[in-house]
Amino acid sequence: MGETKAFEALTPDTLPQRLGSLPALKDRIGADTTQWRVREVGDGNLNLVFIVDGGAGSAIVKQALPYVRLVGESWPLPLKRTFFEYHALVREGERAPGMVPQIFHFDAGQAIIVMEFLSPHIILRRALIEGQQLPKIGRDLGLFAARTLFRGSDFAMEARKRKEDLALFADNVELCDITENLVFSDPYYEAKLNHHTSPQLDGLVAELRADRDLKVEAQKLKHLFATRAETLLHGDLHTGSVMVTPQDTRVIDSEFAFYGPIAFDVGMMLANFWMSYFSQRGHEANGSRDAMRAYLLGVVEEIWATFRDEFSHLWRTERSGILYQRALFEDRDDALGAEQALDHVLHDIWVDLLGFAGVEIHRRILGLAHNADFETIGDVELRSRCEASALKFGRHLAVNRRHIHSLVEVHGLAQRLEKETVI
Ligand code: SR1
Ligand code: MG
Repeated sequence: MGETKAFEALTPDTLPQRLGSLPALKDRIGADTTQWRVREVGDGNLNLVFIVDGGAGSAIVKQALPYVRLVGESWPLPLKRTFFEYHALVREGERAPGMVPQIFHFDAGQAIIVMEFLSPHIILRRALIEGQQLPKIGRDLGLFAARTLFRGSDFAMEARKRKEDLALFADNVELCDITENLVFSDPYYEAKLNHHTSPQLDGLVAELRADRDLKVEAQKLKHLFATRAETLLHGDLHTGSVMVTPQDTRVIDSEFAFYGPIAFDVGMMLANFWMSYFSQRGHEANGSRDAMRAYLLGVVEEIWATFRDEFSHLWRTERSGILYQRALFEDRDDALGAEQALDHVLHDIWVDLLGFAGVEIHRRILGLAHNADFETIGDVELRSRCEASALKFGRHLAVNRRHIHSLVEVHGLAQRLEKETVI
């Protein structure tokens, strides 16, 4: 039996020698490793990401580290997250064709995935900070969410297959633990790794942490997240997990995948567009971002409308799982019953996505892992004003989600909060 090699982190210098004989790489980018140019470009919180240019082509080599890159070796994190990322990518590719990078090779022991180099794509978050208005993302992300979330659930899947997948992804414990703590708990008390724009936000932060209704809602949302194993989630679907050109949208980084509530992925995604909206005031050095703000609210509307339409279409055409069987409705001449049930399911998703969006906004301003939308605002006073508006908005979504009926209401509030100085 061959010996399993111990894990070793790649470096730009060792990568050509270590991966030079991989057909998945050399057949695509060129076999002469002396010609390979390797750059480490990972800017996420967890992994190494290399662009390997071999003369005849390029590829991405992504490798997990046995710890959280953002924090260091004091926070160990298992390499098996690459296994979940690989299996989630395969499923996303089947369920939403053309919307994830192609995978060329997977090595569980070395925690490596070799995949398509997307060019000239850039990270969506970066594009939004620059003020780029991408024409396709609203529709593309709405479709991605509806297709992956519907097709990974008991609405569509054969029961045995879904339960096998539920068991497979249930082992992604440590990545769920990150979300459970960083999103739902840490922002609401003085957790060790938290930080925020201080002293400007100190008063508002204290107010939020003393807000009993908010804490109870955050825990109800955590309860949902931990127990409602409804579908295979991407699990970290923010604007840093999407690569774009004006014509193409690809979702990356599915290592947080596990079975959870449909509303979580949708809520996290919308939250990140709303944060972009609140951060635009901090990026107006080269001109007003009024048009960009209007564009961002339009994208949210398009994501939600597309999600609803596509989810409804799949409900009518692919509902072959154990839930809301056709035998009870369409097959008994009661298509209206199936429509009524669909309305209820979509309503529940709506209510919960608002809550998940609220806490996602809070954790990006109060917790460990902030986002570049706000962090790149150099003027601290201006940044804190943007963040304060977003914090108030998030609080309203989380606490009042059951009484919010439309995006018109949500966006009316966003516009008012964005204009007024709330600290
Ligand atoms: C410790 S990891 C912090 C965050 O980075 C990832 O992208 C996830 O969003 C996670 O919550
Ligand atoms: Mg990531």
